[in-house]
Amino acid sequence: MISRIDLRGAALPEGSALRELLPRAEFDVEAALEKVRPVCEDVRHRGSRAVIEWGERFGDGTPAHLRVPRAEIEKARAALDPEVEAALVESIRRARLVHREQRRTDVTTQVVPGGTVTEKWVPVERVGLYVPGGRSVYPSSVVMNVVPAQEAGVEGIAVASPAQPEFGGLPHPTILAACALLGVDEVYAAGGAQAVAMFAYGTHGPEDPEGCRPVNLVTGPGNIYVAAAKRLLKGRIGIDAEAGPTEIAILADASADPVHVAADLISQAEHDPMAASVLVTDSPALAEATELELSRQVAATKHRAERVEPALAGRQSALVLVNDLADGLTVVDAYAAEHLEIQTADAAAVAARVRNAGAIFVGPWAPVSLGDYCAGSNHVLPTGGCACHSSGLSVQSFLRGIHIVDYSRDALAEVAHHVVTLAEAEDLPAHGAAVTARFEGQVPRA
Ligand code: HSO
Ligand code: ZN
Repeated sequence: MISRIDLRGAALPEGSALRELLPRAEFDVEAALEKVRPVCEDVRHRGSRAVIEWGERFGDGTPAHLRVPRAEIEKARAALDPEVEAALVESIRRARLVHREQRRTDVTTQVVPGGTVTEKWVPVERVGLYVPGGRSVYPSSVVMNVVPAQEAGVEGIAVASPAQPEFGGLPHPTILAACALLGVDEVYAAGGAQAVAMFAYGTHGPEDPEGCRPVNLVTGPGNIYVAAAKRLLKGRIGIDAEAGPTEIAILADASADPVHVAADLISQAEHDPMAASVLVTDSPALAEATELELSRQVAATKHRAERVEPALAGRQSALVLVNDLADGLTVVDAYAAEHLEIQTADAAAVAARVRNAGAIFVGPWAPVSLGDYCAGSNHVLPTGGCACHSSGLSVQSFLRGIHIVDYSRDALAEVAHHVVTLAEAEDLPAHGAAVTARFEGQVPRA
C-alpha cells in the first residue's frame, strides 16, 4: 500500500539528488495560471457580478448575498453545537496566547550620537482571508488566519468562503460561526480565483456599495486555482506562502509506537489524495510494524477510499529506511516537511538538530492533529519544501517593519564624505549633491 525507499548502505547523496529520492506530490501552479487569468481580468472589469457568475460556472452555489448579512453570521453562531463552540473557543484562546507574544517591539538603535534608526512595526491596513469550502470546511483555519491578523492589530479583516448550495447560498455555517466567535463580521460568499481577484481589485463602488473594498494582503489555503490567483496577483497584493497538499514526515527510532506512527500518517493523508505521509526510520522493525498497523487502521478509517488510500499509495508517500538517526536528520532536512514529528528516544535533543520544517512536534504526546487545532501553534505552514526558506503564518506575516531614520546636522556631517564617495563610486553624483547642498556645496570636514 505504501512504498519503501531504502537509503541504507551507501553514503546519502547530497542536496537536490537526495530530494529527488524523496518524491512529492505534483502541484503545478504554473499550469493553472492561464486558467485563472481571464477570471481575474473579468473580476477587475465587471466586479461583483463577475465574482458571482464565475462561482456559478465553477459549481459553487448562487450566493444568497455576496456580502453575508450580519444577522446570518449571528444565526450560525446561535445554531453552533455547544461542544464545537467550546472547542473553538479553547483553540482561539490558546492561539491568542502564543500569537500575542509574537508581537515585535519597535527598536531604536543609536548609530552615532544624534543619529538613530528605529524599526517600527506597523500592521497592514486590510487583509482578505480565504477559507476553502467543499471537501475541506475547516473552521480551525479561520482561527489560524484571523488570530494572528488580530494580534498584529490589523483593522480591516474580510473573510471569503464559497457559497454552498446546500446552505442556501451562504458559506458553510461553521465557517460563519467561527467568524462570529472571532468578532469578524465582514464575510463574502465567494470562492476560488474570483474571490482572490475580488480581494485584490475590490468591487466596491457607487453602483456596488455592498462590494468588497480592496485589501493589501491575502492569506489562507485553497485549491490550485486559489494558489494560481495569489501568484498572479502578487505584487498588487501581498500573499502568504503558497499552500499545497498537506505533508507529514515522522522521524522515528525503535522506541516509537507503531500504533501512533500509523495513526499520525493516516491523520494527514485524510486531507487529500495528494497528501504526503512519510516515515523516516533507522528501525526496519518499526517500518514493518507500521506497515501492518497502517493496513489495520486504514481499513477502519472513514475517508479510506477517496483520500487515505490514494494518498498513502501515491508516489508522494513512503517508508524511508536510513542507517541511523544522523542520516534520518539529513533526510528530513532535505525534505523540509510542512509537519515533522520526532518520535525517538530523547526527542527534544533530536528536534533541536532539525533545520528545515514548517513545525516540529516533539515526542509521543504531540501529534500533528494537536497542532491542527489546539496546541496554540499555527497550522498554516509552508508545504512543498518551502519550509527551507519560509515560515508558517504568524503575527509577523501581518506586519511591516518601517525604518525611521533620524539624523542631526552633526551626525550627517560626520558621515557625509562616505556618502559622497559611495555616490561617486556608483556614478550617481546627484546623490552626493543631496548631502553637500546642506553644507553650502562642500563636503563637511569630519
Ligand atoms: N493539517 C492541515 C490543517 C488542518 N487540519 C485543518 C485539520 N483541519 C494543514 O496544516
Ligand atoms: Zn490536518
